[in-house]
Amino acid sequence: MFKMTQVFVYGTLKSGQPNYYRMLDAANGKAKFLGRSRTVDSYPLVIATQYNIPFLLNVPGKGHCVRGEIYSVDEKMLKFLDWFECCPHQYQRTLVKLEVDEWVGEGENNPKAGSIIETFVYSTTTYKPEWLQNPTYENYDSYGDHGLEYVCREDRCPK
Ligand code: PCA
Repeated sequence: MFKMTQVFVYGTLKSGQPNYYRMLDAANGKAKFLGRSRTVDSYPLVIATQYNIPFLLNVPGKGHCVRGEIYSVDEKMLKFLDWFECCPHQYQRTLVKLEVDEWVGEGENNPKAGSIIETFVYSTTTYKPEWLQNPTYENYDSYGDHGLEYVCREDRCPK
C-alpha cells in the first residue's frame, strides 16, 4: 500500500491552469482530485518575477483566504512536485489549515463542507520584500484581468 499525501494547490497546478497537465501525466506519478477549499488564515497570493509566477507568501494575516484544490498524490508525484516547485529553495512545502468547500474524494473519513483539515501547500518565505506590495488574489487565474499570464518553463529565455 503506497502512502498518499494531500496537497492543496492554488496556482498553476489547478485544473484549467498552465501546469495542470503535469498532475495528469502518469510519468510524474498519481494525483487524485479530492475537493475544493480555502485557507482558514489569509495569505498574500501574489504574481511575481518576470515569468509571472504565483506565490503564496507565508505571511498569515495579510491578503485573502486563498481558494484552491486538494489532491491526493503518491510518493512519486510528491517527489516530482518538490522537484518542479524547486522545493525548498523557491517554495517550501508547509502545512496549511483549510476549510473544505466541496469534497468529492471517496473514503471513510470524508470531511464535510465547512470542516477544517490540514494539508501540504507550496508556500514561500524566500520572497523579495517588494513582492509584499504586489496586488493579492483570492483565486488565482493565469488568464485573469490582471494580464500577467504565466510564462511556462519551456518559453523562458535563458539569461
Ligand atoms: N504551483 C503551485 C504553487 C504555485 C504554482 O504555480 C500550486 O499551483 O499550488
